[in-house]
Amino acid sequence: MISLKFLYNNPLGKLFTNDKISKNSVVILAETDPDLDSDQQRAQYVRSIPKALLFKNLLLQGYLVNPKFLKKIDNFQIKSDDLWLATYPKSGTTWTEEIISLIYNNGDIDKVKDKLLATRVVHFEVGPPLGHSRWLKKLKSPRLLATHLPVTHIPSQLKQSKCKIIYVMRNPKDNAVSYYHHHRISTYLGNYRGPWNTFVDLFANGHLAHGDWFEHIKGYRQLSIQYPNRVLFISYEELKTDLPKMIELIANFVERKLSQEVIDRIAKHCSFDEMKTNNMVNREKIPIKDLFDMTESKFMRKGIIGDWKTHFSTQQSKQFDDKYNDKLNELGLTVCYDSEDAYHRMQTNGRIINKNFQSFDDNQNITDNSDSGYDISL
Ligand code: PPS
Repeated sequence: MISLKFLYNNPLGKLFTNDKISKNSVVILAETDPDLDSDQQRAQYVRSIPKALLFKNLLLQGYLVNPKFLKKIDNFQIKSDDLWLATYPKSGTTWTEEIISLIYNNGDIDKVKDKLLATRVVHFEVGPPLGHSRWLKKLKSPRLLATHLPVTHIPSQLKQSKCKIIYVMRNPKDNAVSYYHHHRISTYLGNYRGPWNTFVDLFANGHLAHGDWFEHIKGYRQLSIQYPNRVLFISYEELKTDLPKMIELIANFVERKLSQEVIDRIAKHCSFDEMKTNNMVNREKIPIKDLFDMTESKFMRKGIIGDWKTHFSTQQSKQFDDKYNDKLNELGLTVCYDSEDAYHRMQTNGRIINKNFQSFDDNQNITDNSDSGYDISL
């Protein structure tokens, strides 16, 4: 089994990973950013991520992200039957990946149970140092691809092509908590050892790897409003509150008809308890042995709505409410911060995300043209 230590520190391994990164390129080493020391909190964070990159100003991990690949992203050929999943990290990516993989396999668990999720839904910008591009091109159609890149950084064809995109958002407080623990277990993110209070500021200031949480949401929300039949915008809280219904919604969106029995089978297989012990998805069994240190906590950690209450102070919670709630409302997005609220909204409106929130005016201001609120169907 290969290790990051070998790939990035051993002279032999470095033959594969030592890309020359010039200073005036779309990808630079983040530590060479001339503005880095203007914010000490950010600078310390950036320096804690091994070989961190800035890709058109977006902070990315250095390990398993190939600068040569990033430089060519804009020319990446999209296929009309691709299905893309886009998320800010820790929003329910793995969960949705397993769901779509099963939908595309007609709910046949035998077909997926011995195959690592990463080989069934392939992460676009993260991959082996050699051959990733070739692998993506050679994947059998329909390709299932996942990305954490914001809209501003995805291949330009992806915005216009016919292929479908699913975007999953999670409420920002739980998202921040999950990302904090993920930073602590992830070697490629430097096994963060700073305090929670600093981390929460880094999140709110948009300094973390993959950039600003709200801008990420906003870009894809706008795309989903512009192309409602191509971009499905859903939330972690919806998956958590009514998984069978959301599986059906996703299946309809990708034009796969599933029987109720298959939907229920997928829902059972994709419950937190099942996924937590499923080595094909829980990162306990992966080809790189030191990507995670899961002695303190697990990749499949709690899987609930509302864990933020055990981390956020009253003041931090208010800071997030003030910072995000109004801006999200302007995008027609109401977030649920606890399970009762999520349950109530699903019961009353059928969805939490407002699907009827449709249009932009010419000045790109969003106008709400929904009169009856929410819609269950697609
Ligand atoms: S990553 O690293 O960006 O791919 O992480 P991501 O998969 O987006 O998010 C991980 C969080 O999702 C939770 N999770 C689930 N919750 C409920 N049910 C199921 N089936 C499920 N699968 C994954 C996982 O536990 C992480 O959230 P936290 O809050 O840390 O537990």
